[in-house]
Amino acid sequence: MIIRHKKKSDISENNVTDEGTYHSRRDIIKSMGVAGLALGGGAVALNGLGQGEAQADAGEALDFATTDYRVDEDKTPFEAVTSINNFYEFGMGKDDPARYADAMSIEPWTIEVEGHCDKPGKISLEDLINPHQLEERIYRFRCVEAWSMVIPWVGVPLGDVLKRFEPNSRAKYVAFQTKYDRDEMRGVRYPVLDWPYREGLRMDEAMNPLALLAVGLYGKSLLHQNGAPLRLVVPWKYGFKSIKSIVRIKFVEDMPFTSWQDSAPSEYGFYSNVNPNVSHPRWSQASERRVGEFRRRETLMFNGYEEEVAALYAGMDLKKNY
Ligand SMILES: Nc1nc2c(c(=O)[nH]1)N[C@H]1C(S)=C(S)[C@@H](COP(=O)(O)O)O[C@H]1N2
Ligand SMILES: [Mo]
Repeated sequence: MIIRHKKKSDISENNVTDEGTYHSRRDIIKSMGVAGLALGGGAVALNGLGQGEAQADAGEALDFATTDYRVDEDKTPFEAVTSINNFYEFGMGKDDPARYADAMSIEPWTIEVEGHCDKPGKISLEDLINPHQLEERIYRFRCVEAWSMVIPWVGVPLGDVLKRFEPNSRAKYVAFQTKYDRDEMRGVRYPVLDWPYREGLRMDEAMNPLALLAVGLYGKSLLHQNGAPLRLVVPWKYGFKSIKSIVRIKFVEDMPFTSWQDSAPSEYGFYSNVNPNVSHPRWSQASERRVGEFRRRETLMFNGYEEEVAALYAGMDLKKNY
């Protein structure tokens, strides 16, 4: 319904966190055995997480409806979802976002919507989201680095939001851009990517009911490290498509520039659908490590959302259009 923040004092921890998982960070990390989690290249360093501690419960409770969009698999604990992150604007370490992303100011937050649509304009986060019913969606989340999580997001269907701007027939794609602020984002002084971080979807992908504009997870507003206050979640694509901290949405005619494709076109394609049969040039995508589990799992076609999205790619060569 709305992003109406209850006062923190009104929130009992019982309402808003996944009970069993609310341990101290160190216990969680120990019990999950993720310290040695091997990613494509390096390993996830999980030391020095101390500073994230204070913000772990800083999200504010949201009113949302539950839905049938839920996978019947164990959710990844809140502690892990909020302490093992990729948000390169704050550094390349998995623990950098939890440490440093609080430097990003998020109030007020304005989104600029432009391009091939009849109702372009600047809109506040509240006006963008509040006309919609917030929903909880429990999705698999698969990073291109071959680790995965199960995350209970809170958000609104992307397509419903986009429709309000009345995209016209020239809108073939939609492009998204993350906030860019050199003072607040310590990672952008390194030319890791061509900042600001940009991503995009084909229009029909964006309109698919699975595509979510998230404002929260585990029933609470997003913490900065997860892309506060507004991020995309595209569960059938590799995680880097799920762009964080969105400030700009543009309807365009041609396939838009995307930061990862630009940095390594042979490794990160525009589509980047989760596909066990298409290897990353430097590692296989056939299996993955679910954070918190010891044995690897087989990676599912379209991350398990084949029924919902396969029709989008009918007749396309998924090896060429990776
Ligand atoms: N702006 C921005 N968005 C981003 C990234 C980033 O570095 N910057 N990393 C992406 C990658 S690689 C992943 S796996 C997910 C991680 O989301 P999470 O930290 O909330 O799990 O965010 C994606 N969105
Ligand atoms: Mo990722």
